[in-house]
Amino acid sequence: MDIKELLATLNPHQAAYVNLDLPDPQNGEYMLCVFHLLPGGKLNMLQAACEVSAESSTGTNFAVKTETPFSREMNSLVYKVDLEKNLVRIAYPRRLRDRGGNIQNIFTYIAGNIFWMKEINALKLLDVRFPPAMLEQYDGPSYTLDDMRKYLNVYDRPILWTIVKPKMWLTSAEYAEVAYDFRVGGGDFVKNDEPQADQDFCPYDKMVKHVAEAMAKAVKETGHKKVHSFNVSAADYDTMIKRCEMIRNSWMEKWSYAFLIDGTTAGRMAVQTLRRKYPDVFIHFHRAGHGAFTRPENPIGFTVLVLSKFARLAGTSWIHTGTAWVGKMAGTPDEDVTSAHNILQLVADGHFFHQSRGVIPETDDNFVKDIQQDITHHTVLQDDSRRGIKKCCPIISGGLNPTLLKPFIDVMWNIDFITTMGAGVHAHPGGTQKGAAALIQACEAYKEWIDIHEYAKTHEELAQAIMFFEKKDNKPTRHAERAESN
Ligand code: CAP
Ligand code: MG
Ligand code: MG
Repeated sequence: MDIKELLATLNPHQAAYVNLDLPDPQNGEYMLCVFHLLPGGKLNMLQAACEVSAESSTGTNFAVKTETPFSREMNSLVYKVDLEKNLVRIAYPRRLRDRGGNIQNIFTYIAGNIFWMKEINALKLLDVRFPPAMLEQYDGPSYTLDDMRKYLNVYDRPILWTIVKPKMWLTSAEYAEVAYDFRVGGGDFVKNDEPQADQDFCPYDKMVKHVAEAMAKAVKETGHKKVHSFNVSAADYDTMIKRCEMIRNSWMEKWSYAFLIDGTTAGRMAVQTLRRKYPDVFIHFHRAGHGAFTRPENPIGFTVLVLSKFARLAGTSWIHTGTAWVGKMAGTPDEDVTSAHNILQLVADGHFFHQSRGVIPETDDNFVKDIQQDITHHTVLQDDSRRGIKKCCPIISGGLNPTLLKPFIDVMWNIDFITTMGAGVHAHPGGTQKGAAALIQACEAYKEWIDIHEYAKTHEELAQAIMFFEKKDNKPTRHAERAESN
């Protein structure tokens, strides 16, 4: 059946949630969504699309007698269907959402009941477009990559982090020691891992104290600023705030710490609470658990791009966006790099939408030029005030090591990201400090356009990293062959 025949199959209830002649979906009145949809049960594509539209806005599975002319105005509308690719576009009146910029509320609409409906066999939210009037309701990041670069005085390379490993079971003193080793080895930043909390073998208050002391020591010895991202996720709001206050009341200076929140398991409300309560702290969104929704092979869920766009709206300074298959986690270049660019740039193309974060006056030639500069990353727009929503920095993490840094930069086509390496540093044969040194050397090689195997001839820590990580991956490398032939 073609779309006209499908339209004729709709019952009055379904017909109230479709308008294939919607004059201008991008007129600023709608939040637009694109879903991949496979109908389930006995419904055809358009019937299923309308049922999804109803359930994700004002409706349920029958037309109800209590509807009013106004409530009908707030119906979301299926405005385009691609029968070949099973793609459905739905326009959501922007007044549907909770006023004041609530991410949790939107997810409950467009990633809520609809995933559980019998009428679908597959439903994946692929991309979202926010109208400018909606963007204004959202906090967006307060502190960004620009502030981090300024604080660390690092401009010509990615920001280099580690995660202390083993993930757990280190005492607070041992934990702080590993963090110290990375910092004196040259690393900028250390993050708690996603499960770090208040465990009996590493009490929270002791962890904060030991980390702060070790960080101060590293700053003194290296003469460089250092930062720590503390996981403040907790069972309840009060405990989360208590952890934040413990960190703030330590003597660590502003910008030397970030609050990490497990945004998938602790929830969007926790993310927005931190952003609103602590506008003077970097907010770090760890996305552990997102794979249940975002894995490309999952037929039901949403994409990394959708999660990342919302994280920026919620005001996180940085979120993990994936290693584009270079590291250990799933994720494709298209998915991960599209997400990274979408949260970093003023305007960016998603999978289906061109999204700008500011109202860009068409006549403002300078602004248009700035956008080109921003996109080509010659000058990352310093003047964030021209962004409706400030930039959010991609974190590239998951199985990376110094030998994979350049391969990732080549996929990302810029250095405007944070890279966190856990095993990539602590599995180095020489230990953490040398692991950090190898990472710095990999950056130096990149800046000087020298292949790391060449650079390793005069940099022992990098040579050891290549030997270990490339052999470990069973990738025959010139270096390993040379070592074997010696
Ligand atoms: C990385 C990591 C990160 C994952 C998150 C881990 O450790 O600390 O949590 O990378 O994945 O626990 O695996 P390694 P993503 O560097 O030792 O792999 O960044 O894709 O959300
Ligand atoms: Mg981790
Ligand atoms: Mg990593």
